[in-house]
Parts: sequence; structure tokens; C-alpha cells
Amino acid sequence: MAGRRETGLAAAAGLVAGVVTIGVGALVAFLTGPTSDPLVAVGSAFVDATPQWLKQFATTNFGTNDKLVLGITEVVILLALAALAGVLAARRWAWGATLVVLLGAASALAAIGRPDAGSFAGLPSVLGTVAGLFTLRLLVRRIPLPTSSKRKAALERRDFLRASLIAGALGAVALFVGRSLGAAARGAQSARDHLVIPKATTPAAPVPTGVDVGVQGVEPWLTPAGDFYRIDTALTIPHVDPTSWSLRLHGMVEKEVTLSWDELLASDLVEAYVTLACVSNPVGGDLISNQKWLGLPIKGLLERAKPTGDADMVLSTSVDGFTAGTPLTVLMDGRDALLAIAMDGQPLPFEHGFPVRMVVPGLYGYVSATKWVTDLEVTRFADAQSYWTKRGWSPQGPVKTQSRIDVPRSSTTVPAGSVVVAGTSWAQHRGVKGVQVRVDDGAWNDATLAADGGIDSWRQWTWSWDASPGDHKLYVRAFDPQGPQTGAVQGEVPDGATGYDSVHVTVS
Ligand SMILES: Nc1nc2c(c(=O)[nH]1)N[C@H]1C(S)=C(S)[C@@H](COP(=O)(O)O)O[C@H]1N2
Ligand SMILES: [Mo]
Repeated sequence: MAGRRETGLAAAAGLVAGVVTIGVGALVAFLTGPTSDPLVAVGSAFVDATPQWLKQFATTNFGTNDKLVLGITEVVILLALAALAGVLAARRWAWGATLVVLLGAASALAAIGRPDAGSFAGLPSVLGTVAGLFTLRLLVRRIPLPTSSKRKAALERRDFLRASLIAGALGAVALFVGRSLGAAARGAQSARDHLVIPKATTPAAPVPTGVDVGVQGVEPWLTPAGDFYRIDTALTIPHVDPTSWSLRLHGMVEKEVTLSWDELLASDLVEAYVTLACVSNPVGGDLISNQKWLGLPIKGLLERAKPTGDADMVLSTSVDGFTAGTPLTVLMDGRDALLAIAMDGQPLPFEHGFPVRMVVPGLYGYVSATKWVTDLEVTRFADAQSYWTKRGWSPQGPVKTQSRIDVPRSSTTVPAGSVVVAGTSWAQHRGVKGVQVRVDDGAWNDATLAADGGIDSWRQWTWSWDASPGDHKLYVRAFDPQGPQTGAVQGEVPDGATGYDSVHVTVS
């Protein structure tokens, strides 16, 4: 039976291990995003699970200090549990270790469960837990045994204290550094949480019923924001605090224009449905999504700045250094080319460009859709290159007319008789005029188009196939006002893949 003194040391070992866990977690969270910080994740999960009456109680009694009270309560509870883990570990290692692992797992789950969790949201909790276990093991082994002589116990105690101090100091430094590094990101997070998106001065035309063909397996016309494809070169997602955001429009202009966040929010905002597509989308691929955007038309800003001479490009730059070159004519021709602040009626998710990104109908993302944008330079294609054009992609990136078969899936078996073939097609800013489906080497058959949600959005279609037994290949092609899409097979480089999407099905 351990004495009272040993129990005290065991509790201290647990506390130190707890500080190391939290510290390492906070440090790693600098890379994986503020909501993945174990303290933040657990605190937020706690807030979500709090019953309304307790929330009410907290805000009435603590006012705006409710967050502080929550934080202190959380830390006190965690440290008490850490001390308990130490005491358990000193009795039997497996007990203490189990408690630490359970706490770590709860924290990891809380982080993964955050609505904006990134792919590595659980990592800070996991690495923190590993570091905490390691520390606990190291310290518990140094607790003097009750059988040690007085002299030996005194030496062992000194050794224990030294190790605890070093580990505790390292944990505290990690916590301090992690929290300081993450402060800006947490500022951005809280600004996003509290942002109220203004109403559109020009709302989007209502979406007609029937834009979805209602066939199971066809991607929804409006992509849920959480499923929106994501492509960027960012290793860590920028967390820009909107209150310190501004956009500079300069270069070949008569007058430089600077736009602040407050000015942007107070501007006349336009809402539009636009389908974004990536130039790297292979034929039949899914790097394409449709959403409702809200933003300031870039045209108006350019008109204030008055581009000069033979300027023909706007080079947009992101806080992370990414650049895109967009034709000036496209930005000025009146289409809904926006500095977008919202998607699906919500502030942009961080990974989709919060606080401000560009959205330009009809162009691939690499020449137009700069996320976390802070700088627009009016220049010339002859004088400036952008991130991807320096790497061999085409300076011009209009979206190519394309179509995709979603149903039936390739390499599946369907029963003979009437089979529903369905999918989507796109020709942004030109509009899909028709879709045809071909079976093997047969003739093209007209598909039925779903309701039209506007020329800047994709368009679904269905075709009823009278399928005969055997192996068959189905092909699809879309028409824009110029005619059918090309069937010539070309890869994604340098300006987008072409060719017919096809599926192979066995009819039984
Ligand atoms: N800052 C920044 N913006 C960027 C990119 C990037 O790498 N960095 N990628 C572009 C590309 S190639 C595409 S296809 C779109 C994708 O936007 P999404 O991730 O919101 O779907 O963003 C564009 N904007
Ligand atoms: Mo892209």
C-alpha cells in the first residue's frame, strides 16, 4: 500500500503528464487548425452538449465571461482527471494508462466531430496522448518505493522532482508556443463564428423545381457545402482574420482601390449559383461542384480603378502566395464574377477561402477562383504568369463542355429491359442545350434534360434505355450553343480533358 506521500507524487506525475498532453496538443494544432486543439475541441463539444437552461444560467451569471468560466472549469476537471490517472498508474500502470487513452480518445473524437474538422483533426489529441503517456511512465517509475531506505527515498524524490520540473516546463513551453502561434487562427475562427452574412441586394433567381432528376446515385444539383470538392496547394489552411483583411486593386489602373472588410460587407452584394470545375478533373471525374455564392461583383471595383492601356489580365494573389490570371474581358462582361464571402448562405468555410475568394462562371478554378484573396493586379498576359501557368498549364482556361454518366455505375450488372441512365452535364456561362446517349456503336439518342438552373450551373439529364442482354458500353455527350462537345480524347494538361465519358455495364 502506497503511503500518502507517494500518492501525492503520483498525482503530481499525472498533473505534469496532463500539462505535457495539452501542450503537445496545442502545438500540433497550429498545423491542423484551431478547432483541433484538444482544449478547444473538448470545450466546444461541451458547449454543444450543454442543455439550454445551463447555457442560460451561464450567460446570465457570467455574461461575456462565460467562455472564460467554461475554460477554467474544463482545465480544472482535466487536471483532476490527470491527477487521478497518475494515482491509478502508480497503483497499476494499466489502469492509469487506460484512463489517459480514454481521455485522449474522447478529445480526438471531439476534434473529428467539429463541423469544420480537417483530415488531421484527431492528430493533436493522439500525439498529445502519446507524449502524456510517455511522461507519465517516465515519472511514475521515479516515485520512491515504500521499501526504499530514508536516504535512498530522499535521493529518489529529488530525481523525481527534477524530471517532473523538466517535463512540466517543456509541456508549459509547448502550450505557450502553440497557443501564441494559434492566437491569430483562433481570432479568425471566432470572427467566422460570429459573422452575420448580409442579405443580397440582388438575390439569385429562385431555383426551378426539377433541377434534380431524382435518380438515386446522381450527384445532387446543389452540392452540400461539406461535400464541395477541394483543390489547393495549401499545406495548412490559411486562417485569415477578416477584421485585418483588405484587398488592394492596383497595377495598370488610373486609380488604386483598397477595399476593407467593412466596406465589402456594406456593399451591394449579388447572389448567384455557379458550378466550379477543376482543370485537373478527368473525363467522368468529380472535381466539380455547384453552390450558391454571395459576393461583390469584381466589375464594379475594376470600373472604380479604371484599367488603362492594353491591360488584359487580372492577377489575383492569395495570402498563401497562390496566383491566378483572369482575362480582364471576362471580369468586365457582366457575368457574376464575384469576390465571394458566402457559400450556401454561410461564411465561406476556411478551406474554401474564408473570408474572401473569387468565383468566375465559365473558367476553371486555376485561372479564376483564388481563395483567401487579398490582391488584384491589373496587368497583361504578356507580362505576368500565375502559379499554374508557370508550371506548364495554359494561360487561358475556359471550362470545356462536358458530361458525365452517374447511373448506372461502370462495371455493374443491370437486369434487361428498361434501365434509367442519368447524369450531369456542364457548359458554364454558355449553357447546356442538349444531351445524347449512345449504346456501343449505335446512334445517338436524345436524353431528357432536367429543369434549367441557369447557364452558369451544371444540368442533369436522364435517358431510358431498353437494355438487351450482353456487355454494353454507354457514351454521353452534351451540346452547348456551338454544338456537341468533342469526342477527341485529350488529357487534363494543359487546359482540361476532353472525350466522352462512358460506362461499361453487363445486362443480364
Ligand atoms: N489560394 C488558392 N486558391 C485556389 C487554389 C489554390 O491552390 N490556392 N486552387 C485553385 C483551383 S486549381 C481550384 S480548381 C479551385 C478549387 O476551389 P475549391 O477548393 O473551393 O473547390 O480553387 C482555386 N483557388
Ligand atoms: Mo483546379
